[in-house]
Amino acid sequence: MSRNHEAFTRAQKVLVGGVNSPVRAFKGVGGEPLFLRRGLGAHVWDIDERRYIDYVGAWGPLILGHAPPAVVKAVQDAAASGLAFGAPSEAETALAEQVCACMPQIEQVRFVSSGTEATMTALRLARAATGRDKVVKFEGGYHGHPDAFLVKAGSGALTLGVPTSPGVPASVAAHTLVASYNEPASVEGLFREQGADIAAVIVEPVAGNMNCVPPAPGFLAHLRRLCDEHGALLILDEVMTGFRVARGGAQALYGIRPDLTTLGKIIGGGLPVGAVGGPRKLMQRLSPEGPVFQAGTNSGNPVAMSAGLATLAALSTEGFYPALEGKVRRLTTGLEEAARRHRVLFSTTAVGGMFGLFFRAAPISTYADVMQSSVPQFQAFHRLMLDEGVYLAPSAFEAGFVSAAHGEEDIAQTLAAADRAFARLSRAA
Ligand code: HOZ
Repeated sequence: MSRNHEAFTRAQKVLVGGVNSPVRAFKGVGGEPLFLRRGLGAHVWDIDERRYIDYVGAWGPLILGHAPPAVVKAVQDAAASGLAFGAPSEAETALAEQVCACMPQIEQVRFVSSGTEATMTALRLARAATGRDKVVKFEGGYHGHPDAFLVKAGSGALTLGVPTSPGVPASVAAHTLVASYNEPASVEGLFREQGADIAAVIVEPVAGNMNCVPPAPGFLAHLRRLCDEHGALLILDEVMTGFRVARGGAQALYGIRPDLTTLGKIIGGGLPVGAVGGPRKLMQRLSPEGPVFQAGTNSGNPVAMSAGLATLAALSTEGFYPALEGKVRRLTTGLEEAARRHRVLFSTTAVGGMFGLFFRAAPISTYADVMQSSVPQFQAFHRLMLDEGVYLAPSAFEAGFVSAAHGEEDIAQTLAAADRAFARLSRAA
């Protein structure tokens, strides 16, 4: 019996499903989740000492790879001076300054401990600022697990087939309006009928929780216009895309002005951090300046702030993003070539440091397109790649991530593994 199997059996007795977050349970691909012992650079090792090239990267934030020395040193130094204060520290201000400098639409920041807290706070703020209750989200869009967003949600909710969660009161869900990503007419329709009640539109500018789907040209600008016309706020959920697709996030890449931005653990170097940010006049509604309540003992935790500062410093290196993007392109074009060689219907998407894999022909633009991609084929591919030592996200509905630590050798090994995997898929068809 493998150590991994023993570890999973033991975990299942005391942890729900043996895990602490559902997608990692491998239910989306079958088999048992990998129990990881360590990570370094582009690689992780499981507890049976098998090495994998990692394209999960803690679900995105590890843009520098695992355990980058500068970030580890910053964490060690900060930890040696205190693990938590629940009081202001200068690192919080320094990190907020960095965020504001990179994202000019953000004048003030509130740090929280997760993306979920960030989106929950952003929505509360938007409702308070507009005096309206309704929020528009997109089918397959995932914004963490606040009640308001667990309606036709992506990520684990989609993977496990429960996109609308039991436990969310109907009266809460009634305030959540669902539109179709990359289909502006669906948003126009909602505004036409209920525009006076809509507080905000929340969108992942690159959908990253229904696989990886870039915005159609003009789609985000259209959302901006609709929000302006109807007095609603535009919340860009950049938990995944912030500092990942560009230093200034998707808002810089696509030239979109959000009212509020939510950010996630990348600004904590992978540690539990989130943030909501926006113009001062909006942010000042938050307590203690304004009446919109929000609080958290570990908000602005000094260790996490230091990890974030070290991470953001590395991202300002000249040529960082073009190099990252180049690696992603070599990976995705190589995968497409390999699939074509073996006549497997397959396509990819890529934006900055993130990518998507689809077992169907391009183009991929909508949730319906994503749902037409073959899940059984993805599952078989995932298993074959895992056997080859390549760790892809264990769900057909998650994005993949490349880090600065991935070398040409990693990409070449991945492509060679994929060539063999596609050959097997093609023989099995
Ligand atoms: N929500 C994450 C994927 N978008 C998965 C989190 C996890 O299982 O760790």
